[in-house]
Parts: sequence; C-alpha cells; structure tokens
Amino acid sequence: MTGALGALGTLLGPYSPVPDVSQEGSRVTTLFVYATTVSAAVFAIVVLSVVVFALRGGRKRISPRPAERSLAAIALAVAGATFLLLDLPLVSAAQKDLAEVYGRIPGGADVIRVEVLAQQWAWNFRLAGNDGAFGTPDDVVSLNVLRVPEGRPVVLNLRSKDVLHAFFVPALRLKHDAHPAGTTRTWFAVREPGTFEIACSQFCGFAHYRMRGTLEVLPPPAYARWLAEESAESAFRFDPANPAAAWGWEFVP
Ligand SMILES: [Cu+2]
Repeated sequence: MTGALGALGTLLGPYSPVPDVSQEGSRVTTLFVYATTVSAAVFAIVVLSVVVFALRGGRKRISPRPAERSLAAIALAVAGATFLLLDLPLVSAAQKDLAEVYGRIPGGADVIRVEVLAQQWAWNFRLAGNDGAFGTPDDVVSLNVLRVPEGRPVVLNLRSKDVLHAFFVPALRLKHDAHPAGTTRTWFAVREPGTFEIACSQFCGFAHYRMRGTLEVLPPPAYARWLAEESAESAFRFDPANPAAAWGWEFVP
C-alpha cells in the first residue's frame, strides 16, 4: 500500500504481539490493520443502523415503505463504501506487493539458498556448504533449526515428504505451503539478529502442534564462520550409506 497507508505497517509492526523483523513484512501488517479497521467501521455502521431503525419503527409505527427505502439506501451506501474503501484498495495493494516483492524471487551472489523438507512432524533444512552446491557431502543439514545471516535475501525451496504443511514465521509475516507434489518457492530477509519461532500453519496430523522450529538470525561474520565450520564437519562425517543424508534436490532458483 502506498503513501500514508503504507506507513501503517511500519508504524504498528513493532507494537504487534509478535514484532515484525523482516524487510517486507510491514506490507502484510498494513493490509491486515487496514482490513480489520475498515471492516470494524462497516460492522459498527450496520449494527447502528439496525438498532436505530428497530427503535424508531417500534416507537413511531412509521409506515414500512419509507423505512424500507431508507434501509435500502443505507445498505447501498454501505456496500458501495465497502467496495470502494475496502475491496479496491486491498486488491490493488496486494497486486502491487505481489509484483514488487512476493512474486519476484531474488537472484545473484548475495542470496542464501535453503532447501526445506517438511515431514510429519518436523522441518529439515539443507544449505549448500563451502562448495556452494547442493547434493554434495559438505551440505549442512539440520533438524528444526534454520540459521541465516541478517540482512541478506534468503530463498527457500519447499517440499514435503508426506502431506500438506505450511512454513510459517510470524515474526517475518511469512507463510508458505510445502506439498509433496512439487517445489514451492518463497523468500525473506531479516532486519535484525535474534531467535524466532517457525511453525506449521497447515493442520497435518495429530502431532501438528509439535511441528515447531527455530529461526536463528546471526550477524553476517558469525554466520560465515559457522557455515564454514559446519560444512567442513559435514564433509568429514558424511556417510554415503546413510539414506537420511541423501535427501535434497537440484535447487530451483
Ligand atoms: Cu505440518
């Protein structure tokens, strides 16, 4: 959303129960706050009209025709206002956000690439190691913990081993499906170091509530050090006979 409205998310993001720490998440906060505020206003107008007409009709016994006409006029005004103030701005803002951010996956040397394999009920993460290629012994694989550097774009490839899951990081205002029929893609960038919750937002079986992970955002030098050490360690420990080491795919850029 542009202009003053666009500042809504930036203004209110830090005061949300889960503060927004992502580069583009304020766009989602803006849409959410705007939709909630306008819907609440429309709801109040509708309830107020119903109450006023009920009281007036009961007291004065006015003839039904003018009352019907007034009600129809109010209904038309509310519907028109909803369309002009809620639907149109939301659709156009969402289209703009899609075109500018969510529909455009960043590329280039700066990008951190991660393969995410969801399963009942855990998250598997794979980073290309020191050689920069996926499917090699120095890949860094982790369970339920994703480490990324602050400030750099992180592109995810998501798949599922079994049923539909959804990768959800409330602090990033990011939610994306992972399904077993193919690869889905999304991206994010985090503005500050810290530890944030990863959840599954798609009901995926009886232990769905336990499908949680942690996003650890490190300052870039600490991340580079950690990746280099972990990658060397992975190459050292690599066991080709272990089938758990073999998941992964050709990264879809
Ligand atoms: Cu799940």
